[in-house]
Amino acid sequence: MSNTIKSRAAVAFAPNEPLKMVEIDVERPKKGEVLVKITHTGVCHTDAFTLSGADPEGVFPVVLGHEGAGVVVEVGEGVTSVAVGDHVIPLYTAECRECEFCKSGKSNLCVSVRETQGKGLMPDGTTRFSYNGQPIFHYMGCSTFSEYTVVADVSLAKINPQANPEEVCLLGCGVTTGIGAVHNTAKVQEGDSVAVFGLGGIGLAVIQGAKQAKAGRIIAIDTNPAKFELAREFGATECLNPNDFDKPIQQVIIEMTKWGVDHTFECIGNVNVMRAALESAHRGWGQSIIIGVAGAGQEISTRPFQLVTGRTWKGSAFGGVKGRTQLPGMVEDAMKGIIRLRPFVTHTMPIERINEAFDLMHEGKSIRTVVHY
Ligand code: NAD
Ligand code: AHE
Ligand code: ZN
Repeated sequence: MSNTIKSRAAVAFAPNEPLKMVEIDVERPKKGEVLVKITHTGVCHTDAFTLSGADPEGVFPVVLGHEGAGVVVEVGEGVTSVAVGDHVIPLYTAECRECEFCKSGKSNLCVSVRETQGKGLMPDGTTRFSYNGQPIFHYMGCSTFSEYTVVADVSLAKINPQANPEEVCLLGCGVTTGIGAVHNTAKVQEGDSVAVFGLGGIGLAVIQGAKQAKAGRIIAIDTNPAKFELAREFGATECLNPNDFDKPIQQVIIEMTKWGVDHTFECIGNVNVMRAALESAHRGWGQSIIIGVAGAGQEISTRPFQLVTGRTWKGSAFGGVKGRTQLPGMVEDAMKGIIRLRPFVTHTMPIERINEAFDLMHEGKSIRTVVHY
Protein backbone atom coordinates (compact mmCIF):
# COMPACT_ATOMS: atom_id res chain seq x y z
CA MET A 1 0.00 0.00 0.00
CA SER A 2 1.40 3.40 -0.99
CA ASN A 3 2.16 5.75 1.87
CA THR A 4 0.45 8.67 0.12
CA ILE A 5 -2.82 9.26 -1.65
CA LYS A 6 -3.68 11.85 -4.29
CA SER A 7 -6.15 14.60 -3.41
CA ARG A 8 -7.78 17.45 -5.26
CA ALA A 9 -7.01 20.61 -3.33
CA ALA A 10 -7.37 24.37 -3.66
CA VAL A 11 -3.93 25.55 -2.56
CA ALA A 12 -3.00 29.09 -1.49
CA PHE A 13 0.54 29.29 -2.84
CA ALA A 14 1.06 32.92 -1.78
CA PRO A 15 -0.85 35.72 0.00
CA ASN A 16 -3.40 37.63 -2.07
CA GLU A 17 -3.28 35.24 -5.00
CA PRO A 18 -6.27 33.18 -6.14
CA LEU A 19 -6.27 29.60 -4.88
CA LYS A 20 -5.00 27.08 -7.42
CA MET A 21 -6.62 23.68 -7.98
CA VAL A 22 -3.91 21.04 -8.01
CA GLU A 23 -3.49 17.38 -7.16
CA ILE A 24 -1.51 17.16 -3.94
CA ASP A 25 0.00 14.18 -2.15
CA VAL A 26 -1.45 13.40 1.27
CA GLU A 27 0.49 11.13 3.62
CA ARG A 28 -1.44 8.48 5.51
CA PRO A 29 -2.29 9.29 9.15
CA LYS A 30 0.35 8.74 11.83
CA LYS A 31 -0.15 8.00 15.52
CA GLY A 32 -3.16 9.87 16.91
CA GLU A 33 -4.15 11.15 13.45
CA VAL A 34 -7.12 10.56 11.18
CA LEU A 35 -7.56 10.73 7.40
CA VAL A 36 -10.87 12.39 6.53
CA LYS A 37 -12.61 12.67 3.15
CA ILE A 38 -14.17 16.12 3.17
CA THR A 39 -17.50 16.25 1.36
CA HIS A 40 -18.49 19.90 2.02
CA THR A 41 -16.88 23.04 3.36
CA GLY A 42 -18.05 26.55 4.00
CA VAL A 43 -15.84 29.55 3.23
CA CYS A 44 -15.44 31.79 6.30
CA HIS A 45 -14.12 35.33 6.40
CA THR A 46 -11.16 34.04 8.41
CA ASP A 47 -10.01 32.06 5.34
CA ALA A 48 -10.03 35.34 3.38
CA PHE A 49 -8.26 37.10 6.28
CA THR A 50 -5.39 34.60 6.27
CA LEU A 51 -5.22 34.61 2.46
CA SER A 52 -4.90 38.41 2.58
CA GLY A 53 -1.58 38.13 4.41
CA ALA A 54 -2.86 39.97 7.52
CA ASP A 55 -2.76 36.88 9.78
CA PRO A 56 0.35 36.83 11.99
CA GLU A 57 0.09 33.02 11.92
CA GLY A 58 -0.35 32.86 8.14
CA VAL A 59 2.13 30.55 6.38
CA PHE A 60 2.30 29.65 2.67
CA PRO A 61 1.85 27.51 0.66
CA VAL A 62 -1.14 26.26 2.60
CA VAL A 63 -4.41 24.37 2.28
CA LEU A 64 -6.93 26.74 3.91
CA GLY A 65 -10.50 25.88 5.02
CA HIS A 66 -11.81 25.16 8.50
CA GLU A 67 -15.62 24.87 8.21
CA GLY A 68 -16.06 21.35 6.87
CA ALA A 69 -17.86 18.06 7.18
CA GLY A 70 -16.65 14.66 6.05
CA VAL A 71 -16.20 10.95 6.63
CA VAL A 72 -13.32 9.05 8.29
CA VAL A 73 -11.34 7.06 5.74
CA GLU A 74 -8.45 5.74 7.83
CA VAL A 75 -7.24 6.04 11.42
CA GLY A 76 -3.66 6.11 12.63
CA GLU A 77 -2.13 4.09 15.46
CA GLY A 78 -3.89 4.38 18.81
CA VAL A 79 -6.99 6.22 17.56
CA THR A 80 -10.11 4.96 19.34
CA SER A 81 -12.42 8.00 19.41
CA VAL A 82 -13.47 7.62 15.76
CA ALA A 83 -13.57 4.74 13.29
CA VAL A 84 -13.64 4.33 9.51
CA GLY A 85 -17.02 5.45 8.15
CA ASP A 86 -17.82 7.85 11.01
CA HIS A 87 -19.23 11.21 9.95
CA VAL A 88 -17.21 14.04 11.45
CA ILE A 89 -16.70 17.78 11.69
CA PRO A 90 -13.06 18.93 11.96
CA LEU A 91 -12.40 21.26 14.91
CA TYR A 92 -10.05 24.24 14.85
CA THR A 93 -10.50 24.33 18.60
CA ALA A 94 -9.49 20.82 19.69
CA GLU A 95 -10.79 19.14 22.83
CA CYS A 96 -8.31 16.71 24.45
CA ARG A 97 -10.14 16.52 27.80
CA GLU A 98 -6.76 16.30 29.54
CA CYS A 99 -5.08 19.73 29.36
CA GLU A 100 -5.42 22.46 31.99
CA PHE A 101 -7.92 24.32 29.82
CA CYS A 102 -10.15 21.32 29.06
CA LYS A 103 -10.19 20.35 32.74
CA SER A 104 -10.79 23.91 33.99
CA GLY A 105 -14.49 23.96 33.20
CA LYS A 106 -13.87 27.63 32.36
CA SER A 107 -12.69 27.61 28.75
CA ASN A 108 -12.86 25.74 25.44
CA LEU A 109 -9.33 26.84 24.47
CA CYS A 110 -7.67 23.38 24.55
CA VAL A 111 -3.90 23.66 24.12
CA SER A 112 -3.12 20.05 23.21
CA VAL A 113 -2.32 20.76 19.55
CA ARG A 114 -2.58 24.57 19.42
CA GLU A 115 1.14 25.38 19.21
CA THR A 116 1.91 23.24 16.14
CA GLN A 117 -1.50 24.09 14.65
CA GLY A 118 -0.55 27.78 14.66
CA LYS A 119 2.58 26.91 12.64
CA GLY A 120 0.63 24.99 10.02
CA LEU A 121 1.95 21.63 11.22
CA MET A 122 0.64 18.38 12.67
CA PRO A 123 1.33 17.77 16.39
CA ASP A 124 4.62 15.95 15.60
CA GLY A 125 5.89 19.12 13.89
CA THR A 126 5.63 17.87 10.29
CA THR A 127 3.15 18.29 7.43
CA ARG A 128 1.17 15.54 5.66
CA PHE A 129 0.66 17.59 2.47
CA SER A 130 3.05 18.07 -0.45
CA TYR A 131 2.93 19.16 -4.08
CA ASN A 132 5.68 18.11 -6.48
CA GLY A 133 7.74 17.21 -3.41
CA GLN A 134 7.33 20.69 -1.89
CA PRO A 135 5.74 20.72 1.60
CA ILE A 136 2.33 22.39 1.93
CA PHE A 137 1.19 23.68 5.33
CA HIS A 138 -1.98 22.75 7.22
CA TYR A 139 -4.44 25.43 8.41
CA MET A 140 -6.18 25.73 11.77
CA GLY A 141 -5.79 21.98 12.23
CA CYS A 142 -8.45 21.37 9.54
CA SER A 143 -7.45 22.21 5.92
CA THR A 144 -10.87 21.48 4.50
CA PHE A 145 -10.04 22.86 1.04
CA SER A 146 -8.48 19.46 0.26
CA GLU A 147 -10.71 16.49 -0.55
CA TYR A 148 -8.55 14.37 1.75
CA THR A 149 -7.11 15.90 4.89
CA VAL A 150 -5.30 14.64 7.97
CA VAL A 151 -6.29 15.94 11.41
CA ALA A 152 -5.51 15.08 15.02
CA ASP A 153 -8.05 12.75 16.66
CA VAL A 154 -8.72 15.40 19.34
CA SER A 155 -9.77 17.72 16.51
CA LEU A 156 -12.77 15.70 15.33
CA ALA A 157 -16.38 15.78 16.50
CA LYS A 158 -18.29 12.59 15.62
CA ILE A 159 -21.77 13.49 14.40
CA ASN A 160 -25.05 11.85 13.40
CA PRO A 161 -24.49 10.26 9.95
CA GLN A 162 -28.05 11.26 8.94
CA ALA A 163 -27.20 14.98 9.18
CA ASN A 164 -27.05 16.95 5.94
CA PRO A 165 -23.32 17.76 5.44
CA GLU A 166 -24.11 20.68 3.12
CA GLU A 167 -25.67 22.40 6.13
CA VAL A 168 -23.93 21.04 9.23
CA CYS A 169 -20.48 21.92 7.87
CA LEU A 170 -21.42 25.46 8.97
CA LEU A 171 -21.35 24.23 12.57
CA GLY A 172 -17.59 23.76 12.05
CA CYS A 173 -17.23 27.52 12.50
CA GLY A 174 -19.65 30.34 11.68
CA VAL A 175 -22.97 29.28 13.13
CA THR A 176 -21.50 27.64 16.23
CA THR A 177 -19.36 30.72 16.87
CA GLY A 178 -22.28 33.14 16.74
CA ILE A 179 -24.81 31.06 18.67
CA GLY A 180 -22.19 29.95 21.20
CA ALA A 181 -21.03 33.51 21.87
CA VAL A 182 -24.58 34.42 22.87
CA HIS A 183 -25.18 31.47 25.22
CA ASN A 184 -21.68 30.66 26.54
CA THR A 185 -19.80 33.96 26.47
CA ALA A 186 -22.41 36.69 26.91
CA LYS A 187 -25.04 34.48 28.59
CA VAL A 188 -27.89 36.58 27.19
CA GLN A 189 -31.07 36.33 29.29
CA GLU A 190 -34.75 36.74 28.42
CA GLY A 191 -35.61 40.37 27.73
CA ASP A 192 -31.99 41.56 27.42
CA SER A 193 -31.15 44.03 24.68
CA VAL A 194 -28.54 43.10 22.06
CA ALA A 195 -26.67 44.94 19.30
CA VAL A 196 -24.89 43.03 16.54
CA PHE A 197 -22.24 44.76 14.42
CA GLY A 198 -21.68 42.96 11.10
CA LEU A 199 -24.32 40.72 9.54
CA GLY A 200 -22.30 38.00 7.83
CA GLY A 201 -22.49 34.36 8.85
CA ILE A 202 -21.27 35.16 12.36
CA GLY A 203 -23.50 38.17 13.05
CA LEU A 204 -26.62 36.44 11.72
CA ALA A 205 -25.85 33.44 13.94
CA VAL A 206 -25.58 35.83 16.91
CA ILE A 207 -29.05 37.12 16.04
CA GLN A 208 -30.37 33.54 15.86
CA GLY A 209 -28.81 32.83 19.28
CA ALA A 210 -30.25 36.03 20.74
CA LYS A 211 -33.70 35.07 19.50
CA GLN A 212 -33.30 31.59 21.08
CA ALA A 213 -32.40 33.34 24.36
CA LYS A 214 -35.60 35.40 24.03
CA ALA A 215 -33.72 38.68 23.92
CA GLY A 216 -35.86 41.81 23.73
CA ARG A 217 -34.51 44.45 21.37
CA ILE A 218 -32.06 43.06 18.79
CA ILE A 219 -30.37 45.92 16.91
CA ALA A 220 -28.55 44.83 13.73
CA ILE A 221 -25.86 47.06 12.21
CA ASP A 222 -24.19 46.76 8.81
CA THR A 223 -22.90 49.10 6.11
CA ASN A 224 -24.46 46.78 3.51
CA PRO A 225 -28.26 47.14 3.71
CA ALA A 226 -28.67 44.00 1.57
CA LYS A 227 -28.03 42.07 4.80
CA PHE A 228 -31.04 43.51 6.61
CA GLU A 229 -33.75 41.23 5.19
CA LEU A 230 -32.13 38.05 6.54
CA ALA A 231 -31.27 39.80 9.81
CA ARG A 232 -34.97 40.61 10.30
CA GLU A 233 -35.95 37.06 9.38
CA PHE A 234 -33.62 35.75 12.09
CA GLY A 235 -35.11 38.13 14.67
CA ALA A 236 -33.54 41.60 14.41
CA THR A 237 -36.02 44.19 15.65
CA GLU A 238 -34.18 47.20 14.15
CA CYS A 239 -31.58 47.53 11.38
CA LEU A 240 -29.10 50.41 11.17
CA ASN A 241 -26.68 51.47 8.43
CA PRO A 242 -23.96 53.66 10.02
CA ASN A 243 -23.64 55.51 6.69
CA ASP A 244 -27.18 56.88 7.11
CA PHE A 245 -26.11 59.01 10.12
CA ASP A 246 -23.92 62.08 10.47
CA LYS A 247 -22.83 61.05 13.96
CA PRO A 248 -20.98 58.02 15.34
CA ILE A 249 -23.11 54.86 15.49
CA GLN A 250 -22.51 54.50 19.25
CA GLN A 251 -24.13 57.90 19.76
CA VAL A 252 -27.11 56.80 17.64
CA ILE A 253 -27.51 53.64 19.72
CA ILE A 254 -27.18 55.47 23.06
CA GLU A 255 -29.85 57.94 21.93
CA MET A 256 -32.13 55.06 20.87
CA THR A 257 -31.73 53.19 24.17
CA LYS A 258 -31.00 55.95 26.75
CA TRP A 259 -28.11 54.12 28.51
CA GLY A 260 -26.95 51.62 25.88
CA VAL A 261 -27.45 47.94 25.16
CA ASP A 262 -26.98 44.98 27.56
CA HIS A 263 -24.82 42.95 25.15
CA THR A 264 -23.02 44.05 21.99
CA PHE A 265 -21.17 41.77 19.55
CA GLU A 266 -18.48 42.79 17.06
CA CYS A 267 -18.62 40.36 14.12
CA ILE A 268 -16.44 42.18 11.57
CA GLY A 269 -12.79 42.36 12.69
CA ASN A 270 -12.62 46.18 12.54
CA VAL A 271 -10.95 47.76 15.59
CA ASN A 272 -12.88 51.04 15.14
CA VAL A 273 -16.16 49.14 15.20
CA MET A 274 -14.93 47.23 18.26
CA ARG A 275 -14.67 50.61 20.01
CA ALA A 276 -18.13 51.61 18.82
CA ALA A 277 -19.54 48.30 20.08
CA LEU A 278 -17.96 48.75 23.51
CA GLU A 279 -19.22 52.32 23.73
CA SER A 280 -22.74 51.17 22.78
CA ALA A 281 -22.86 48.93 25.85
CA HIS A 282 -25.06 49.88 28.80
CA ARG A 283 -23.58 52.13 31.49
CA GLY A 284 -23.06 50.12 34.69
CA TRP A 285 -23.25 46.56 33.30
CA GLY A 286 -23.18 46.40 29.50
CA GLN A 287 -20.72 43.98 27.95
CA SER A 288 -19.20 43.87 24.48
CA ILE A 289 -18.05 40.59 22.95
CA ILE A 290 -15.30 40.69 20.31
CA ILE A 291 -15.69 37.88 17.78
CA GLY A 292 -14.14 39.53 14.70
CA VAL A 293 -10.48 38.83 13.95
CA ALA A 294 -8.27 41.87 13.39
CA GLY A 295 -5.05 41.91 11.37
CA ALA A 296 -1.43 41.97 12.51
CA GLY A 297 -0.52 45.20 14.32
CA GLN A 298 -4.11 46.30 14.96
CA GLU A 299 -5.04 47.34 18.50
CA ILE A 300 -8.24 48.31 20.32
CA SER A 301 -8.68 51.49 22.34
CA THR A 302 -11.30 53.44 24.25
CA ARG A 303 -11.39 55.93 27.09
CA PRO A 304 -10.75 53.99 30.33
CA PHE A 305 -13.78 55.87 31.68
CA GLN A 306 -15.91 53.54 29.53
CA LEU A 307 -14.75 50.64 31.70
CA VAL A 308 -14.69 52.61 34.94
CA THR A 309 -18.38 53.22 34.38
CA GLY A 310 -19.15 49.54 34.27
CA ARG A 311 -18.75 48.28 30.71
CA THR A 312 -16.88 45.01 30.11
CA TRP A 313 -14.86 43.92 27.07
CA LYS A 314 -14.74 40.17 26.36
CA GLY A 315 -13.76 37.91 23.47
CA SER A 316 -15.09 34.63 22.16
CA ALA A 317 -13.41 31.84 20.15
CA PHE A 318 -15.60 29.18 18.50
CA GLY A 319 -18.41 30.52 20.69
CA GLY A 320 -16.86 29.00 23.79
CA VAL A 321 -18.03 25.60 22.51
CA LYS A 322 -16.19 22.37 23.42
CA GLY A 323 -16.29 20.69 20.05
CA ARG A 324 -16.19 16.96 20.77
CA THR A 325 -18.63 17.23 23.67
CA GLN A 326 -21.08 19.84 22.43
CA LEU A 327 -21.03 19.84 18.63
CA PRO A 328 -22.83 16.48 18.22
CA GLY A 329 -25.76 17.93 20.20
CA MET A 330 -25.77 21.07 18.06
CA VAL A 331 -25.96 18.84 14.97
CA GLU A 332 -29.00 17.12 16.53
CA ASP A 333 -30.51 20.55 17.22
CA ALA A 334 -29.99 21.45 13.56
CA MET A 335 -31.71 18.22 12.49
CA LYS A 336 -34.68 19.12 14.73
CA GLY A 337 -34.83 22.69 13.38
CA ILE A 338 -33.85 24.21 16.74
CA ILE A 339 -30.80 25.61 14.95
CA ARG A 340 -31.57 26.89 11.45
CA LEU A 341 -28.76 26.44 8.95
CA ARG A 342 -30.37 26.54 5.50
CA PRO A 343 -30.76 30.36 5.30
CA PHE A 344 -26.99 30.76 5.69
CA VAL A 345 -26.29 28.69 2.57
CA THR A 346 -26.76 31.36 -0.08
CA HIS A 347 -24.54 29.66 -2.69
CA THR A 348 -23.21 26.17 -3.43
CA MET A 349 -20.55 25.23 -5.97
CA PRO A 350 -17.88 22.61 -6.73
CA ILE A 351 -14.40 23.08 -5.23
CA GLU A 352 -13.05 23.97 -8.69
CA ARG A 353 -14.96 27.30 -8.42
CA ILE A 354 -13.81 28.18 -4.90
CA ASN A 355 -12.32 31.53 -5.94
CA GLU A 356 -15.85 32.65 -6.84
CA ALA A 357 -16.82 31.98 -3.22
CA PHE A 358 -14.18 34.49 -2.08
CA ASP A 359 -15.37 37.01 -4.70
CA LEU A 360 -19.00 36.68 -3.53
CA MET A 361 -17.92 37.26 0.07
CA HIS A 362 -15.87 40.37 -0.78
CA GLU A 363 -18.72 41.74 -2.92
CA GLY A 364 -21.13 41.30 0.02
CA LYS A 365 -23.35 38.99 -2.07
CA SER A 366 -23.13 35.81 0.00
CA ILE A 367 -23.61 34.77 3.59
CA ARG A 368 -21.99 31.37 3.17
CA THR A 369 -20.91 29.63 0.02
CA VAL A 370 -20.72 25.88 0.62
CA VAL A 371 -18.24 24.15 -1.62
CA HIS A 372 -18.53 20.44 -2.40
CA TYR A 373 -16.09 17.87 -3.80
P1 NAD B 1 -18.52 38.37 6.55
O1 NAD B 1 -17.56 39.01 5.64
O2 NAD B 1 -19.46 37.35 5.98
O3 NAD B 1 -19.42 39.47 7.29
C1 NAD B 1 -18.90 40.67 7.76
C2 NAD B 1 -20.03 41.70 7.68
O4 NAD B 1 -19.55 42.92 8.25
C3 NAD B 1 -20.50 42.03 6.28
O5 NAD B 1 -21.91 41.91 6.19
C4 NAD B 1 -20.05 43.47 6.05
O6 NAD B 1 -20.91 44.21 5.21
C5 NAD B 1 -20.05 43.99 7.47
N1 NAD B 1 -19.19 45.17 7.68
C6 NAD B 1 -17.94 45.37 7.19
N2 NAD B 1 -17.46 46.56 7.64
C7 NAD B 1 -18.43 47.10 8.42
C8 NAD B 1 -18.53 48.32 9.18
N3 NAD B 1 -17.53 49.19 9.21
N4 NAD B 1 -19.67 48.54 9.87
C9 NAD B 1 -20.70 47.65 9.84
N5 NAD B 1 -20.66 46.48 9.13
C10 NAD B 1 -19.54 46.23 8.44
O7 NAD B 1 -17.66 37.71 7.73
P2 NAD B 1 -17.98 36.48 8.71
O8 NAD B 1 -17.60 35.19 8.07
O9 NAD B 1 -19.34 36.66 9.28
O10 NAD B 1 -16.87 36.77 9.85
C11 NAD B 1 -16.95 37.94 10.64
C12 NAD B 1 -15.70 38.11 11.49
O11 NAD B 1 -15.67 37.08 12.48
C13 NAD B 1 -14.39 37.98 10.73
O12 NAD B 1 -13.46 38.87 11.30
C14 NAD B 1 -13.96 36.55 11.02
O13 NAD B 1 -12.56 36.38 10.86
C15 NAD B 1 -14.39 36.43 12.45
N6 NAD B 1 -14.61 35.09 13.00
C16 NAD B 1 -14.24 34.88 14.29
C17 NAD B 1 -14.48 33.67 14.89
C18 NAD B 1 -14.11 33.44 16.32
O14 NAD B 1 -14.16 32.30 16.78
N7 NAD B 1 -13.75 34.46 17.07
C19 NAD B 1 -15.09 32.64 14.16
C20 NAD B 1 -15.45 32.90 12.84
C21 NAD B 1 -15.21 34.13 12.27
N1 AHE C 1 -4.23 33.66 13.80
C1 AHE C 1 -4.76 34.92 14.31
C2 AHE C 1 -5.94 34.69 15.22
C3 AHE C 1 -7.10 34.11 14.50
C4 AHE C 1 -8.24 33.89 15.46
O1 AHE C 1 -8.47 34.66 16.39
N2 AHE C 1 -8.99 32.84 15.23
C5 AHE C 1 -10.19 32.55 15.99
C6 AHE C 1 -11.03 31.68 15.15
S1 AHE C 1 -11.52 32.44 13.66
C7 AHE C 1 -12.44 31.25 12.94
O2 AHE C 1 -12.99 31.72 11.81
C8 AHE C 1 -9.90 31.74 17.25
O3 AHE C 1 -10.60 30.82 17.62
N3 AHE C 1 -8.87 32.05 17.92
C9 AHE C 1 -8.41 31.30 19.05
C10 AHE C 1 -7.29 30.41 18.64
O4 AHE C 1 -6.84 29.59 19.42
O5 AHE C 1 -6.85 30.52 17.47
C11 AHE C 1 -3.70 35.73 15.01
O6 AHE C 1 -3.99 36.90 15.34
O7 AHE C 1 -2.60 35.20 15.21
ZN1 ZN D 1 -14.28 30.62 10.58
